[in-house]
Amino acid sequence: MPAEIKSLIEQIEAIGQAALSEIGSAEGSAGLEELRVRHMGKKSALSQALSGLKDIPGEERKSVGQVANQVKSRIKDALGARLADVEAAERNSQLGSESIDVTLAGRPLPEGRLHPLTRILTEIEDIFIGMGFELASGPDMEHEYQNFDALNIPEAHPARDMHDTFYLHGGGVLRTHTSPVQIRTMQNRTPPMAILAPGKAYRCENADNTHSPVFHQVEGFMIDRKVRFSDLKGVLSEFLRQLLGPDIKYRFRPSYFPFTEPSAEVDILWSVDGRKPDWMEVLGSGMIHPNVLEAGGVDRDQYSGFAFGLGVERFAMLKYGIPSIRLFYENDLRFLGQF
Ligand code: FA5
Repeated sequence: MPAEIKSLIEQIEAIGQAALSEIGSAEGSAGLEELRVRHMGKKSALSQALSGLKDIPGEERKSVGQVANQVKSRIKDALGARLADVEAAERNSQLGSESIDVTLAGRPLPEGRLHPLTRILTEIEDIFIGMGFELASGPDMEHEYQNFDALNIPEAHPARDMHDTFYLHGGGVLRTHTSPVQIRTMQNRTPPMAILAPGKAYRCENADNTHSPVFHQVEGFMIDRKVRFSDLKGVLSEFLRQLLGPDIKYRFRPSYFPFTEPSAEVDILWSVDGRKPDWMEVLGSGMIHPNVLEAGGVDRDQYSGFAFGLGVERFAMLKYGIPSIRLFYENDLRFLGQF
């Protein structure tokens, strides 16, 4: 074999040795990629050493080519093996640094809660449902007839002034109380009936600690043969006992509503924030006026009934010790978070 061919073969093998030793000590997949380009690419030392191969005669070219191919495939295998090792090591160290400690305590998520008015309303409903009442509802936008006339409050009656009414463009009112549901229900059902109708009421009046222009009432009424005032007292007393406990001090106080006769309001003795105890009015009630039974299509000679309308906010204030009705409507999370 001519000396220059021998020397070319030695050169090729030396290039291979150098490449293998670099690959063996390469760190990281990026470094290996750089070596791959350098040793296998078009400008590699090996390619350059082989650039004169085409000028070498047949048999000798074959031997040089064989050696070159062996060297190339050794470099390729070494790159592949080293890359597998390096990638495994990299994955292990990534897993080590990114591992999750499943025993760490979680970050608490803020929890949603029911609004205090929703809570008290559910309690009120549950108590009356437990006594056999059924739920009913009526619209917030009401006809003047249902809100006033059918409830024995004719147009010129001074009692209309007791309600500061929001009148709607094009007729109708925002209902000033939930009592119109009495009329709507009587018109659709036949006695006996015991109905509970929660909903919003609207009055054009200034807000203070116990008044809001929009507030919630629960209307309740029972109609049957021989319903008496003692039934009204019994049902309401039992309701107060269940909602507020046996020690609550309350009184039935004679009152006047055009749609009930006789009528009574209930006051509850309460004190909040160390104030001197005082009576708070919580509901109006009475025996349904025969004119109202008649407007609802109920035979006034056969049937009698009692009705009441209670203020939901007032009961929530009593039960949760809240000094002002305004707090229910300010949506201050420091307040709402306490329930
Ligand atoms: C009425 O609205 C009658 N419809 C109640 C009634 C029904 C009587 C059936 C007889 C038979 P009054 O205006 O008093 O009555 O209101 C009833 C209750 O609603 C009050 O006792 C009070 O608890 C609550 N309330 C009235 N106005 C407001 C207001 N502006 N803000 C908060 N609560 C109110």
